[in-house]
Amino acid sequence: MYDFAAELADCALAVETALDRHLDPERLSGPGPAAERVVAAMRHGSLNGGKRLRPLLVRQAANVFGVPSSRALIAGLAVEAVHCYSLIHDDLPAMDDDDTRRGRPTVHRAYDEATAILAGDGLLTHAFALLAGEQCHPDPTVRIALVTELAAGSGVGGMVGGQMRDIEGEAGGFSRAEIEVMQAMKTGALIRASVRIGALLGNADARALSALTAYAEAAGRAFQLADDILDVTATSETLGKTAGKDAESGKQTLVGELGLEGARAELDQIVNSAVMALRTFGPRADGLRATARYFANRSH
Ligand code: GRG
Repeated sequence: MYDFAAELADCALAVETALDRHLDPERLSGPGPAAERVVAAMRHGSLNGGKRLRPLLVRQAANVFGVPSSRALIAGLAVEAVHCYSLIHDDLPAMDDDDTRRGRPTVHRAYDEATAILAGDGLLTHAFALLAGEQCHPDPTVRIALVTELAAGSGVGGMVGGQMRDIEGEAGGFSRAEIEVMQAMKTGALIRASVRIGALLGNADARALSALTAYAEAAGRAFQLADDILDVTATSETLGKTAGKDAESGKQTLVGELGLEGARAELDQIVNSAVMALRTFGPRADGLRATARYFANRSH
């Protein structure tokens, strides 16, 4: 019987241990020695916290094809490094200007702004080195596909572009479709890349990749819609602010378009479509099914 809580905890521990080993000045040295201050800031922004959901998706998608867990872990670290970089930069004064993250001071608070920018850059760059290494996959063609996938998910057609659209939309006036595109890029694209990277590690054929992509897109929508609902319930229950607006930033969310009940009904439908997309896969995809449900029901 599949145990989601056990897998989530096991994955988080594996990611924490491996990141700790990889983010080491010795291992990160290039033509010159790694600068210790920036490595310390990279560690601050990526260790000791985080649910490690994206590495979990890499591992679960890879598991559909029986990929060795050591390969899925390296690829998962790469995606997590990009995620942590995005959080470090998102917290900067020029973006959300947050003082805490995962219950600790944000990187620019613990160090300084310039160091936080460089720590994000360091994590982003290292992500691609992880995917390019033989430990990730012996076949260079697969490694190129992984690098291409992560670049697409995290770049201007994905997460970076979504963040740009989000900033542009802060003045208001986005339609529902525009909010959906922004969210699919800002948070959905990295979730999509995580699942597809797991599938690429397993040499998925075109049909399997397309089914897993449909799953990932639905799971990403569920993740973001649950996030929007949590924002509003936290807002109305604890702060008494306007429904449909992000508690602190005033950003537009889908709850503002659909209402709370409408958003909850939509969330149920999205999870069903995520699970439906996996119908040809059998028990090896139980982890992915459980993660889609977890995304919808999470409380933080
Ligand atoms: C700065 C290029 C750039 C992008 C930032 C992802 C992102 C784009 C910003 C994060 C802002 C935010 C809080 C979005 C809501 C969804 C989200 C990504 C939440 C955090 O992800 P979790 O729940 O966090 O996986 P942990 O801490 O568990 O890793």
